[in-house]
Amino acid sequence: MKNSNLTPADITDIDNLPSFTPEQLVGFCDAESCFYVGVSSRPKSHLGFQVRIQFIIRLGVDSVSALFAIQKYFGGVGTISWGNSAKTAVQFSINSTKDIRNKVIPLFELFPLISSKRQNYEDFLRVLVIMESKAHLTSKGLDVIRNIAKVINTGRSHQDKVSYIESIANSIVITPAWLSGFMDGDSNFRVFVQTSPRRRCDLRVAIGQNSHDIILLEKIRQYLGLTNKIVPNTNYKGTITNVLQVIVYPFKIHQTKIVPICKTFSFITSKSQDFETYATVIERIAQGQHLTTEGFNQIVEFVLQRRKTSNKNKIV
Ligand SMILES: [Ca+2]
Repeated sequence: MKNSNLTPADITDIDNLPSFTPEQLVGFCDAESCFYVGVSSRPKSHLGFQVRIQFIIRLGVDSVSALFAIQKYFGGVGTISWGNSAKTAVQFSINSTKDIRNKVIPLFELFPLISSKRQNYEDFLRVLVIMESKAHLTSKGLDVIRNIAKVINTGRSHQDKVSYIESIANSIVITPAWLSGFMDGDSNFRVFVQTSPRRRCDLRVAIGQNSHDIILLEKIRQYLGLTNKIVPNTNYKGTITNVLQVIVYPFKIHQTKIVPICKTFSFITSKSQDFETYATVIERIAQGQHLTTEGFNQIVEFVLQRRKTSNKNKIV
């Protein structure tokens, strides 16, 4: 995809970018970022191979303004481009070792990642150090990088990831800012309403993560004061996946934990629209609006209306 870079002129709300705190961004990166290390054959270069590292965040096109906000946070470095040929995804990436060192690393040194992604970050940082010393141009350095590239991200065993997260368990502390950022990436909000055969309104927030991160999910569960168990997610066919979920059902926890946390640290992706619908329904229920037929019908109408108008594409 040539000339696929997006510029501020491509989005409708560049003057109104979402804002966030550094810790919130780290939570978001625990959910949505990727630390890429690649070694590819390049006959013309020294040793015949080229090493490339990249910090990447890929989102649905509806959340493109979040990427511009993140790019701004990192001092305007990196590029934003289409993330796939169907143009349903957008991608922010930084691949200059200098920009990674000066802009990306300080964030994660200040607020370390707390999911098993931190292991990828640590490997990525080792490669960066090797590249900075030019040791990637020696066969010894290249070998070290090759071995890292083999395991980083998807190449590690489940047990390796579990052992890693166990080793950092004591440093995993859930904070509101981190949690809101993480939920912006890896949660979903469901508001289910029906008027017949009986009036029903179910609110559910699910926070999901791969099963190797069960320690993290357990800490989130405790932080929110939930008593229900962490459960495996099932896909649309009803098959159990390797994703585990913390699910919030109790109204009191929606009202006293999720809403205040996610209002204080607003979502930066298009998920903010789902959150607003959910938060408004909670507010109306707290006021007792659902107790009368008329009030309940108004809630249903509001939810259906929101469903129709949300997720507007933000690319011009
Ligand atoms: Ca994720």
